[in-house]
Amino acid sequence: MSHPLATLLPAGRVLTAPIDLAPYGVDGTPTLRGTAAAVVLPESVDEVRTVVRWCQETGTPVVTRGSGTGLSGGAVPVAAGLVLCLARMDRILAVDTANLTLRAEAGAITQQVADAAAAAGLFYPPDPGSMKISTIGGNIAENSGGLRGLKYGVTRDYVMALQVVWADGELAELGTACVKDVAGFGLKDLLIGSEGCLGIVTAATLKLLPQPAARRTLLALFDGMDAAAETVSAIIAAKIIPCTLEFLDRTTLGCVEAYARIGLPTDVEAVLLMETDGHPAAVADEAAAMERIARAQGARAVQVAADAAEGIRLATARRAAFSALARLRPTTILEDVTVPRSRLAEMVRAVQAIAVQHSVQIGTFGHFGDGNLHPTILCDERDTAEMRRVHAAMDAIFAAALALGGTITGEHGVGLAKKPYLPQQLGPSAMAALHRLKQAFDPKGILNPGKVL
Ligand code: LAC
Ligand code: ZN
Repeated sequence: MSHPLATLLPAGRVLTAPIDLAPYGVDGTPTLRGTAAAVVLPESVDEVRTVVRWCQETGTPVVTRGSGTGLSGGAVPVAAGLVLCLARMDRILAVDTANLTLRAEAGAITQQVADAAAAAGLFYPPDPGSMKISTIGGNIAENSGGLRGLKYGVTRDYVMALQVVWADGELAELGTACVKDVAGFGLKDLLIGSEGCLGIVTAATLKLLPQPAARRTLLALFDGMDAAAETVSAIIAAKIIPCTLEFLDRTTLGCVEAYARIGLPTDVEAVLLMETDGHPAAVADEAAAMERIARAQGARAVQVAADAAEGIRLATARRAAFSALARLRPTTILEDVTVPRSRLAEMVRAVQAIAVQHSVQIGTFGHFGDGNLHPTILCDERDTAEMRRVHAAMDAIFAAALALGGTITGEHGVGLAKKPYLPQQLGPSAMAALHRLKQAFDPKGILNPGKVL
């Protein structure tokens, strides 16, 4: 029997065969699986509105997704709802070199956005690890970070305007291409990071920057994680803001090297990947200062990338860290706790102690310059005894981050995976405010139900 939506949309938009639905029951988050009642692949905003209106009339839950690279289960259907996949709405609509903006549909791949900007001599800085696959709409829904957050911020900092379909199917444009715009409450900012729970983003106007004139990438090698963490704190305390200060521990390094084979050292405890960009003179100064600081903190060696191509190879290998680690054990549980940068070394030590205490294997990498760690628990979800230890370790990691004034998620969102921990961070009054907002935007509760709250 064909799905009722099939009669409202052009042919080929609705999937209902179990074999077609299977991939849409998961996203990039391990251990979380759901079942989509049907998948709709709209090709225009009018088709999205048709779908959402039908969901509103029939009270059907709708889970919006892009490529499904999310790491908090935000795109996993929980209530046997409809999955609305925006992957076919993937056009770059305009690059405006007079205003330094780019307009794209929500399903555009992040890398294509960056490439379209670069083709015009411009720069879209947010670069989530998954950028070769992830969609810009997914990045906006999760307010994704990336490797350049330290200097350039996160997705939110580059969103100027959003086209949104509300829960009743009505359409709105939030924001403008103006550098300054304070008209009304900050609805655009509320939608960024709202994980598909308040409205459906169908297109966005993004802010671009001029391409930095120069870049330099350095690798500092350490015999201990502490020294690497202290180096990050010392660089920031020296008032240097490089674009990237990424960390990889020995486990992660081994996996990344086995995967990318670019000659990363595998006999050290920790590596910092440091990149500075901007005016050539400033880049030379900052690179020299970072090298000095790393050596003063006990770096065994500091290597400078020979040229831009090598710098890109190093960053690309780093972006593969999650996939590379996933090859070690059947289940890879990756967290993104974040602490104020001055507490970084304490958090690193806490994670190490927790791994020992609960006898779980944890590889750690992450955006140390942002205080954002990816402690990655390598385990096997079929082993119930091991999974009990894993969950105890996760509880301890979140508690440690909160005790240091940190957050349970710096860039992957709450979704399903972090939902049980959110009240610990926000407290009852802020949670109640979130519930009131949800009620106001989605009174019937059809938009990504069961997520965040
Ligand atoms: C990264 C993702 C996992 O940093 O956030 O690669
Ligand atoms: Zn990350």
